[in-house]
Amino acid sequence: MPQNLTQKILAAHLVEGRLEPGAEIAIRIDQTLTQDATGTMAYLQLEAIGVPRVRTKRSVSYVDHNMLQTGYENADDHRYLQSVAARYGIYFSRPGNGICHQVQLERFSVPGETLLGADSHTPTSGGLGMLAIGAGGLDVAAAMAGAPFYLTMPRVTLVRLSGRLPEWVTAKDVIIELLRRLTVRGGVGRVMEYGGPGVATLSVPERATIANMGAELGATTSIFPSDEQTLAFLRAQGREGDWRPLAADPDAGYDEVIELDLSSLEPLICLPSSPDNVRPVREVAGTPVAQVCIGSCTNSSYTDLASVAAILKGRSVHPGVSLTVSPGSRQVLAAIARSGALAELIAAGARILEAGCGPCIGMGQAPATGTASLRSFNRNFPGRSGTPGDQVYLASPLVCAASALLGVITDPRDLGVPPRFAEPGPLPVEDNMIIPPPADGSTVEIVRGPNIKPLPRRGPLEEDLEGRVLLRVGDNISTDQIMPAGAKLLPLRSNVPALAEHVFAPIDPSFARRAREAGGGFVVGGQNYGQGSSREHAALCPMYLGVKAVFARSFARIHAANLVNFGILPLVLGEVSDDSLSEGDEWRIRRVREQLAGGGPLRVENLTQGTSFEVRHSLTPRQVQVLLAGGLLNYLRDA
Ligand code: MIC
Ligand code: SF4
Repeated sequence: MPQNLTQKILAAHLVEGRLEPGAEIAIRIDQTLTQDATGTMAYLQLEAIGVPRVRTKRSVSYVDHNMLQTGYENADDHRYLQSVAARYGIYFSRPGNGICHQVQLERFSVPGETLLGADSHTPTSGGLGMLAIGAGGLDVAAAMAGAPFYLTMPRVTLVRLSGRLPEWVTAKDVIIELLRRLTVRGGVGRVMEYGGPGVATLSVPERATIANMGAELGATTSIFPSDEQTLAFLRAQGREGDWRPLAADPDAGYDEVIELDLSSLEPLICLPSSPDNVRPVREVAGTPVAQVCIGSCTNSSYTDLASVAAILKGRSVHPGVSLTVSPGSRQVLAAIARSGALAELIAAGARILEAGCGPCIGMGQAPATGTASLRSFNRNFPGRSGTPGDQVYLASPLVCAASALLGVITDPRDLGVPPRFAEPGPLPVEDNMIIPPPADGSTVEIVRGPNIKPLPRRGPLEEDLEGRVLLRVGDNISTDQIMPAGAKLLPLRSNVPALAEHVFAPIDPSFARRAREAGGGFVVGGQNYGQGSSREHAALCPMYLGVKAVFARSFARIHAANLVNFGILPLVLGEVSDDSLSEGDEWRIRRVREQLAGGGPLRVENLTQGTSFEVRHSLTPRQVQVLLAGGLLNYLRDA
């Protein structure tokens, strides 16, 4: 049977199950990554699981999100992470070394291997032919402990690329075009596998941009073949030995095929406040912008920043615009320093930030009230920038650079001659900011500052669930709305009691208080509930507040798995009418353990209205057992 690339890698890593769409499979994980915002929790969980040393081929812990040190909290977290890494056999990428996905691509990713990362943009390494999946921290901790990763076998969509990108059009426009066509729900339950003659025209960093933002489609992951471009990238990293050619078999089958002619694309832009709110740039050209931010794991390669510098060269940023540039890695920063691009950016008036996530996660640079911010990033969910009511647009670095010069959203084709810039020459490959673990870490002392609070746990699932509908929300609610991040809250990621006070704060600041007073309850959502980030705090903190079940029309993949991991039931509303779903109503699910184990629909009584209705679930037998135990940690302990 001819196989596509996704099937080949899954088959080579399969531990349980059959490769049939919709079935639960378990795969062996070769590599893991964490970052500081998810990592503290993941390592507290690894400690709780209790293995002496990680059992993966390679695990890396990055510090890239919580970089501002306005108090002791983030610095405490960094010290904890560094000591845990040494203790358990994990590589530690120090603050300043770059964004996890960029550094992983440069230094560690291997074609044909599997990567599980505690960050939703882990699929970036799919640009290098790796099967790279984002997950909650607890799933990553379990993988570090040697457990396989369980997922629903996705459908595989072939995106067949033909033609070649026109001048001024970039890889970012390819993925924005797919978001235009498919929306933020279009990739759910799917792997986007790229193929066709257009693939060979794209470099690995360009492929990484596309694979990265496949997360915004809701896809399980995205993957490109490993070919001559991959070899060239690895050779420049001094890692030629990690290369091997990989592609789908010539007659491989796919569940769907999407045709995309690169030559037909034009510069595109995502309008506030969703990555699928897409227009051609020319339609919104002239809109004033007060801030332009270039960087993030989507667009901060050498080529991205060098092309921006080439556009800005000899000119000045518009007086009404604050332009920030954050390099994706220290290697990229060193390369633009060496080529002279950095000097051009500085001369034009760019504000150079350290290599890290920075404004993408609201770690500084919140935009001014009522102004538009244009970013080369991947997400513009409401309030994510740190400013309530923000107006964030997303586009390619070329659109960003042109707009920074003119002070209004600008179609870069209006600038005339496309940017030309020098290749960096031999890359400054230097791993002195990556600390390898000692051969024996058993005597390393783990440093726990006051910001490291113990893990909250819950007991097994109760016999009956009863409580109020604490909150009812609409479609596409992102984890940025459930559990916001940003400079003020990220320092609390290892302190669940303090962080839980901010659950749903952007939607209803009284939520945490009401949940506490009621002793917990239920949440009702719409379609695609929990899209976006992999942060398990969006499940863990509601669990801490006593939320027992979330009812929604549909769930985003990672968030649904996180809810199960923390013992919250993700229940699907199906055709239940909106009238039965009023906030404040008292609901009850009797004999919930028995109903859940039975596999069929569950009956919910609306005690306030004196009615009842049925809800479904799409939980696997293993997930049911996890829920009965009260979450994955209890389940692993009891196993
Ligand atoms: C994000 O882009 O939202 C983050 C911050 O990288 C998250 C992880 C987190 O919340 O810590 C992600 O995408 O998973
Ligand atoms: Fe960091 Fe932004 Fe990428 Fe998340 S999306 S990993 S915050 S750069």
